[in-house]
Amino acid sequence: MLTKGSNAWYNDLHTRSDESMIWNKKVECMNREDMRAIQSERLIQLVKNVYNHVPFYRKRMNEAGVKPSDIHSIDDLVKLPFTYKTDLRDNYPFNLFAVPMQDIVRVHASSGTTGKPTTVGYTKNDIENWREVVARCLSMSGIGKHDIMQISYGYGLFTGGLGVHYGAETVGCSVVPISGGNTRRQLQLMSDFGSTVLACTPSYALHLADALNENGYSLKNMKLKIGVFGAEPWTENMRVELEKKWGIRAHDIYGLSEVMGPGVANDCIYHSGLHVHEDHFFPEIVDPLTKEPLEDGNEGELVFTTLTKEGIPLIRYNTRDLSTLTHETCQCGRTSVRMKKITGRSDDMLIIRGVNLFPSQIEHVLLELGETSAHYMLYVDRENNLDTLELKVELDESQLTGTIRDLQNLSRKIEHALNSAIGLHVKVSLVEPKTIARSEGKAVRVVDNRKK
Ligand code: DLL
Repeated sequence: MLTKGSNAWYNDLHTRSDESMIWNKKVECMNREDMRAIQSERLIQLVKNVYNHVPFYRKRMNEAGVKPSDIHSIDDLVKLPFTYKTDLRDNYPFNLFAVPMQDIVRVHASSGTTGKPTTVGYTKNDIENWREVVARCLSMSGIGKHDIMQISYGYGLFTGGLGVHYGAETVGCSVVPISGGNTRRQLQLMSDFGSTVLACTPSYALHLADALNENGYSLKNMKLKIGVFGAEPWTENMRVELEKKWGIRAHDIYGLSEVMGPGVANDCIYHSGLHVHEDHFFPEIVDPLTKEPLEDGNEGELVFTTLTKEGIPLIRYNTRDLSTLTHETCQCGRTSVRMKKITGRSDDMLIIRGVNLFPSQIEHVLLELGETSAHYMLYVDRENNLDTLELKVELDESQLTGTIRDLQNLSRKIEHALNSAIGLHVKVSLVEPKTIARSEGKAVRVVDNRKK
């Protein structure tokens, strides 16, 4: 990770007062009691609204034996039933909308790997609130009107491009809406325009960094100083890797289309968790099995209630993302609840011979060793009723000159490190650079052949 003194811009950011990076001080630094009062007031309105306008919620609440009059404060949230992705699918395309279609000004959809997409709708106010929360995220990343921001998230039905775009314009950046893909052009414009901020998935940021040399560029041609990375899980080790490769400070932006899109939470310069914009999105952590709420510090599924959304308000939406919460005030002065970097999704967890495994654990080990590239693909299979794991890892260009024995030793070293970290035998195959498929959006890192 970059340290003070190693880079001029980094010093500059750290000498600017933290206050200058707080977009909405009144809300982001509000005392906890006042925040709870706002949340309570908003929840009461929300519950009345969905009960009266969304037949799905009226039915769910009736089944659970809870009426809007039972909700007196945010503490009563636990009385309400959860909402799941399947509920959005079952109500495809617009049946969860709480306003008539003439009040919806934008629709986004997530493609989904199976079945129907999930659709979300935004009113004018929703778009304004989205703009506001993304502006808060970008400000806490140290981004402002002096920045040129290259947005390489996809524009279109995916919320990444347009979601970040509005917030970036709001904080006054010069926005380059290049969208995803076309690596060569990304690098050319980054160099020609002097982009200072790159917004894309962390896996695409890694791919772009690796593509610098072969496209005739080096860091010297670039003015990049900040990364706004999200839309997929990435480890702290990946942050270090990206900061080193690009000479930047890398921030984590979190969100999901059902709840809003990018901008639900973001980490500040202290990188000690992501500040949740809890006046709009109330978070809870629940036990993945029992669905009972968990105290701060315990890992579980992240659940959000949208406190201000008009188009498609959601009550206790279970994201399946795994995290923990803390309500301690951050060094930056913000009092907002923070969520820990997402470790994975409960439905992405692989169970291999009874052992729970998240792809992020593999990434952690590979980057900790630091002897290969960070590009990998995990193949899960079943032979004679036993689960098997094979990990293909790309070598760095520099390692191609080694002897076969060196490579065998390296494979064994990785197998050993994985075994100690996850308690499973993984067959490691080292493959040539650039042979594992790259993604311009969310990376696919697991092929589970047991499901075929
Ligand atoms: O990925 C929204 C987004 C766009 C967020 C750009 C950040 C930047 P969906 O396509 O609906 O929306 O996917 C949401 O992606 O439930 C998480 O599993 C994952 N995800 C999003 N951001 C992060 C992150 C967008 N920072 C799903 N860290 C979520 C880990 C993330 N996982």
